[in-house]
Amino acid sequence: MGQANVGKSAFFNRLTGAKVAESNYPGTTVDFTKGHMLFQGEYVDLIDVPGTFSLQPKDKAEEVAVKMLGEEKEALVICIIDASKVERGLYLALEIIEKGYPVIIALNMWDMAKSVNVKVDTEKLEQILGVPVVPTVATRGEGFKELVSRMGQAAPVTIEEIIRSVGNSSRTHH
Ligand SMILES: Nc1nc2c(ncn2[C@@H]2O[C@H](COP(=O)(O)OP(=O)(O)OP(=O)(O)O)[C@@H](O)[C@H]2O)c(=O)[nH]1
Ligand SMILES: [Mg+2]
Repeated sequence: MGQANVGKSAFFNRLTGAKVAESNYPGTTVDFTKGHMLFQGEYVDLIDVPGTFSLQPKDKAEEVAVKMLGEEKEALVICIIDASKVERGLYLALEIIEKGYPVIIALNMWDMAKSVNVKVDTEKLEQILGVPVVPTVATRGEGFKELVSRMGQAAPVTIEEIIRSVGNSSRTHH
């Protein structure tokens, strides 16, 4: 799951070996595609969905993504966020966490973020959210080994726990 143009289809292609369309136009994916990926020695379904800003869909494509999430109660969610605009992607990630899904966050476009001098403290973000946070460059496969090996650490977290760790981290870092 993630906003438009963050690299979801690039992830899907790399993880499944499929070839769905990737392009630099938000709204490239308007329907879902199912594929398979190897996870912990087993083939599991991986679903590529359209981009959505939130879980309150604003158009047909967003509706497809939100409906798919609702139907896949057992899903582990890879939340993809543009590393150069983390604050824009966190809203959706928190909404998905709040629904009780185990989430792993990929800070994709790490190369672009670097080139515009945006630095993200992934460890701190991980501490606060309590979910794995992995920097990636989907077009080059960077971070994918770590991503796949840490998917098993994605576990449900409550918003109360996150609020508590925000409090702790602001007390310890001045
Ligand atoms: N520089 C860079 N480009 C990337 C990265 N990941 C994906 N891209 C490119 O970003 C564009 C968008 O990628 P897509 O995979 O189509 O994004 P999407 O999230 O599926 O987009 P929608 O289907 O429109 O929601 C493509 O041109 C990709 O090649 C990355 O880590 N770094
Ligand atoms: Mg896509």
